[in-house]
Amino acid sequence: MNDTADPPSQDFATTLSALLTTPSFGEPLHFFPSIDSTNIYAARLAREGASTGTAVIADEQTGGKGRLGRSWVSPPGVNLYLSLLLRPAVSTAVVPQLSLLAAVAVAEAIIEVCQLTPAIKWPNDVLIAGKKVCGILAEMQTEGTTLRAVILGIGVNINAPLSAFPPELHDKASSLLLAGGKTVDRAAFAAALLTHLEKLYVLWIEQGFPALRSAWEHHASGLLGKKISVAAPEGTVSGIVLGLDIDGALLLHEEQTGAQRRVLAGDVTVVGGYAHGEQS
Ligand code: BT5
Repeated sequence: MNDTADPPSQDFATTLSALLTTPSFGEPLHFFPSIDSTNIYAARLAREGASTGTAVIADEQTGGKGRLGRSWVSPPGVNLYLSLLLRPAVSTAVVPQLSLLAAVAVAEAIIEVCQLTPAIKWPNDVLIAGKKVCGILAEMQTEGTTLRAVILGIGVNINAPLSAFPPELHDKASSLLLAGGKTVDRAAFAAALLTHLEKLYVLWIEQGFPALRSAWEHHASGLLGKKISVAAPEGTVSGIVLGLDIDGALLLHEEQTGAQRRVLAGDVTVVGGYAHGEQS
């Protein structure tokens, strides 16, 4: 972190390449001053046979994608828009675990580079003081039932001022600059993030999700014991958060029935706010 202005965008990629010490994540690195979506470009590279670790980074996205057809606000020159291509030899059923892995990596990079306290909100948001600073979008390429590639898209609001967000996001979104009061070196952050991603990915490949579960629960501890409602594909489910199952499913205690429920996907709202005085 530093107090000086962020380097111009053309320096971002060069500085990042120089800082990278990861064995394979970020190699090769495709950088664009402006692109529709790094996930779209990475998907094209995947279809052309690019290998695990290939990264696409842009200084601006004109069509940044969120989940379920939503969009990701991607102003130029201030944030990180990263898509990482992965080719794990796993079943498609475990791919959502990569979003959980990415959230842990983002939380660890924020702690390392900014000394701030992030909180993971299941499944794929990282918040600071109740406001979203990161969103994650994992997309798959399959052939029949076989997984060919995963595009792990990660957007982190790094130096965005509040004016970079549309008014409807002003009370929901934040950046590392807004949260910590200091400009953050984007290249240093991206290098730290790729390092944490690769370390956790190797652990996941070798030992599976159980090896990551306690780290996830540590960074998501603000959610444990909270009453939430989840807009899940199967309908709205409400209950108290118990933690994560060994496969990454969210475990809830359903108050009406007293039953334990597993939730595999959905949008979480914390009843009464994410933490005292904060928003979900
Ligand atoms: C996400 O979707 O949070 C996934 C975002 C993934 C973005 C990365 S950037 C690199 C890669 N390339 C892409 O095209 N995408 C990925 P979701 O959970 O659906 O959240 C989207 C919602 O978050 C929006 O509907 C807004 O309410 C809010 N939002 C949009 N832009 C935001 C921002 N920059 N910061 C915080 N919140 C935002």
